Amino acid sequence: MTSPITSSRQGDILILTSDNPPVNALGAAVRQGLQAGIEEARTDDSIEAVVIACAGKTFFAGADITEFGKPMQEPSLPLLVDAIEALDKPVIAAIHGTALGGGCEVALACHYRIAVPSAKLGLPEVKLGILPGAGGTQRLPRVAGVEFALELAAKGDPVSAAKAKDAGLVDRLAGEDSLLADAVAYAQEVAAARPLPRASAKTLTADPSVFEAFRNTNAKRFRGFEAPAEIISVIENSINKPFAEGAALERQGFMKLIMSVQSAAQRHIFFAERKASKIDGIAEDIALRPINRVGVIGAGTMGGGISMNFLSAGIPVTIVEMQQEALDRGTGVMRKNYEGSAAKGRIKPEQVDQAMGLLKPTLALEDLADCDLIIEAVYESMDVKKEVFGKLDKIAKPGAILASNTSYLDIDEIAASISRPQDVLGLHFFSPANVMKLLEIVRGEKTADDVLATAMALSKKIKKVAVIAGVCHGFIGNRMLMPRQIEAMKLLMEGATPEQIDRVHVEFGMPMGPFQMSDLAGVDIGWHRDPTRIESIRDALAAEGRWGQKKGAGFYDYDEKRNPSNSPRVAEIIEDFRKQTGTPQHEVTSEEIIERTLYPMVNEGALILAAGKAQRASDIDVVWIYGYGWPVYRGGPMFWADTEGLAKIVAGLEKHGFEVAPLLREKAEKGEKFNK
Ligand code: 3H9
Repeated sequence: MTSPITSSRQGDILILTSDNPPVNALGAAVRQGLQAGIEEARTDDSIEAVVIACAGKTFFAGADITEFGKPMQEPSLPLLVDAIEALDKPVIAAIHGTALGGGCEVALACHYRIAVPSAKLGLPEVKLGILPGAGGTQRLPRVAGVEFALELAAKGDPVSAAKAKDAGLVDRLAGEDSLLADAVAYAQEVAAARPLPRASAKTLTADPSVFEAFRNTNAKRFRGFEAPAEIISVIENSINKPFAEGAALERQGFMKLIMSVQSAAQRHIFFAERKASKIDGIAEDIALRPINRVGVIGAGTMGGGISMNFLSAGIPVTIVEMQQEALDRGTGVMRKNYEGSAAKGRIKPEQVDQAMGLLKPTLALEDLADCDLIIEAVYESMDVKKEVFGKLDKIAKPGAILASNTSYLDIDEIAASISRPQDVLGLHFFSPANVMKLLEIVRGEKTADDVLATAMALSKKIKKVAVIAGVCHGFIGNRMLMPRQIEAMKLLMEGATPEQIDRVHVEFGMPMGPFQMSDLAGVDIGWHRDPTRIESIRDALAAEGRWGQKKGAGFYDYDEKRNPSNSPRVAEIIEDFRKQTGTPQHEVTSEEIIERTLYPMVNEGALILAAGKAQRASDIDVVWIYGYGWPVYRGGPMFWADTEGLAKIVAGLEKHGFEVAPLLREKAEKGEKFNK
């Protein structure tokens, strides 16, 4: 097998170039090639310095994650980086694309780092539930300071080359198109420089209180995760222990985390997210329909949020409303949202006008005639949707994709009502649509392959994580939410409190529990609007105007700043219902709450899978991570069920009288998992 590392010479400079598509991951062959190159430099007296560079779109994007959990082939990455740093000739990292994880650690072991301005550097290991295990936690603080190292390694977000240069992680910026030439020139310049700047040789002093301060400031962000705490503590070693000792402790921490369920869950999600974009039965190179202008019907919260996704990606949007006032209100909210982002520094001030300049507000549906994709976000009623689609059938140009943002309704029924069902699909955005990452792409019975593939490609452009769902009530996410909400209400009737159920969910790692979620979404959603008809606790709350956060009262009471407190009135309403219905009461435990609210979700997931409404179990996990905030360190409901053991889930469901999904039972009996 040919090595992915080529060595070439420019005068007395040795250039080691890695070509290991797609991201130059540091797999065994790359490590072996680099080791051989360093050995060549060590033994060949005619070589004065070494440049390490990468072909393709990026510098090393990290260790090869697919090798984790398999026997390690020599040399290990820690050994390789030590060998690079130990060379007694200057080694220069020439960085373009992304130098991430192990890639950044290779760069840190080099004596000099030069990068193009568009490059990004980072230590994203924390997002895989692990820590930088090739000296990164010890070299980075010595090179760029403790605070910079904590930010980079414990949060995992990469920084630009300019920021890296300010911090000392990059020594010099290269021309965008002249990286190799600039790196070679740099190598010639420093060829004779001695002593070589070795990160590990530096001693570091820092105020020890920064660690505690960092832990406290980020406590909410790190809640439930094991890796950040471990990362902070190994970085702490860089100020009070010699390099070798710190590196050995880093190694121990790495080995501990790589074996953890959390890391397995986070790595599962890394690959699940990428797999989700593959559509069964559709070739990856299928020709896509061009999308140069998008139409959105409805300028309410949903329509406005949906539009912003496209505007932010530079795609013009025509937005339609029925009344001028509603149109003005909707576009006003969009502008305010952009201005808010600019004020927070998330976008540049000029981007507000850039985005809004791409928006064409109108009251005429006919103005959608030149749109390539039209998404309706009108009132959730089959009759209303059919009426809109009927009009679009006449107005839209041939080949335009017609999408509904419905959360529950039957896409096939909508499609069947017009003359071009092949152009129809569901695009289910999650609220707030400009923020939430998830997009369910609903595949109708007749949806054309190129329509689906175009929607999937577009989802990447607008930075969503998309999953293909089949037509069924609530698609993947909301369908699984229903049994959870139903059981939570039953538990209230049997003796639990909203606070107790929500607390168990939050302790599990969810951003909020079922009742906090109801209050946020609106207790009045789906309400029949007749205050005299009180058939459930929800009806009683809605009849009293307790519609949730927006009204300052729902399952909780809220102050002006929307801080919740337990509501004595809600406790009374619940108690009345318990008495009226004569529901037997018992002490509800946390275990019962988990078994009765989360196990049925897994059960529903199994039904969804068996019915082919999700392509794979990992897609369901992606839906729950990105649409509902399921804790990523638990890997999504199906992965979590695998780690709990499917036999345990089945036993729990049976204990509480649920009908077990045949696929779940079958897998439990065979000792199989949903995710292989
Ligand atoms: C580490 O370094 C540990 C060390 O500290 C210690 C070791 C001792 N390995 O994302 P894309 C695949 S941990 C294997 O769609 P993009 C990916 O699955 C690592 N495969 O491209 C996909 O495959 P497929 C720390 C990898 O342009 C294909 O490459 N590093 C790896 O949107 C394209 O990926 C990270 O966590 C990998 N490391 O984004 C960085 N990375 O085509 C992880 C990617 O079959 N990677 N693949 O679906 C990324 O963040 C993005 O891939 C990157 C490119 C930004 C680089």
